[in-house]
Amino acid sequence: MTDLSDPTAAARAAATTINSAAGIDAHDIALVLGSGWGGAADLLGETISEVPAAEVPGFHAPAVEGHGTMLRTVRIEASGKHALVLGSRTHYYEGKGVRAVAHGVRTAAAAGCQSLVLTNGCGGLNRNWAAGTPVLISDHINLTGTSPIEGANFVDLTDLYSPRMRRIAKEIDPTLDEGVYAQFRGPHYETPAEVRMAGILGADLVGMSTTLEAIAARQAGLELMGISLVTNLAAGIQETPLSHAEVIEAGAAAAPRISRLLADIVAKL
Ligand code: 8IG
Repeated sequence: MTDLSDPTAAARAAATTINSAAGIDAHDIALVLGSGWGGAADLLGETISEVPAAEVPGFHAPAVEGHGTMLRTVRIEASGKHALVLGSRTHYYEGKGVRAVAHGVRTAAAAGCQSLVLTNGCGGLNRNWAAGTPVLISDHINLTGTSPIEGANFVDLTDLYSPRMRRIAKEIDPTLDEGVYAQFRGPHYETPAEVRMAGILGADLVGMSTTLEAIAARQAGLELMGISLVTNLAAGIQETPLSHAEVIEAGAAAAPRISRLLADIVAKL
């Protein structure tokens, strides 16, 4: 039996299931696809295996999409490497705890991945970033008040978002801007005052994911890139109230361009 109370044992069990399904000893790179980024997997290469997340130890049914997340193995056409594509994530606001949030990242490491790309949809503080603008994450501010790490493990987070991977991304698209991502707990959006606070603290992007996964990735030894899709100006920066429907719409409109961008970046990593 899998001991789900031990995070690394749970990740190893999940990784064994995924690697066996794909018929490979190891994956090379993992991608977590957030809001708006779902189309990228198809452009990477050929899907050689797909496992329903519900059949893999430790994974939970997603709260947002409602059904059917798959864990895919894609053979990257350009490099021959194997990508593990996680089609959704568990958010901290779901209340399943930090282990559930970090499980996908730990599974990626246990499956042999050496690098990880975290994607998300978020709000932007910079008025120059219209809805649909992709922004590289340069650093983060974790406002959740928690950590995915248990016990006295004092993990260094300097250069958490790999300068090497960011350089490659900017070679692919020299117009890519960078920003500091602040994770709020959610699931409510921020008040305008909280957005102003985040800006004073140094944030350029506000969202509800990524930082806890990033910390778990560093602990697991993964080289990390983060890229956000600004789907809306943060509350109070835009005049109108935020709507989830608009967020979905902005993501859909930007999908072809950002999917291409992500596939091109991953091909070079
Ligand atoms: I998409 O404006 C998306 N996710 N916290 N704030 C927060 N999360 C978000 C936002 C936003 N937009």
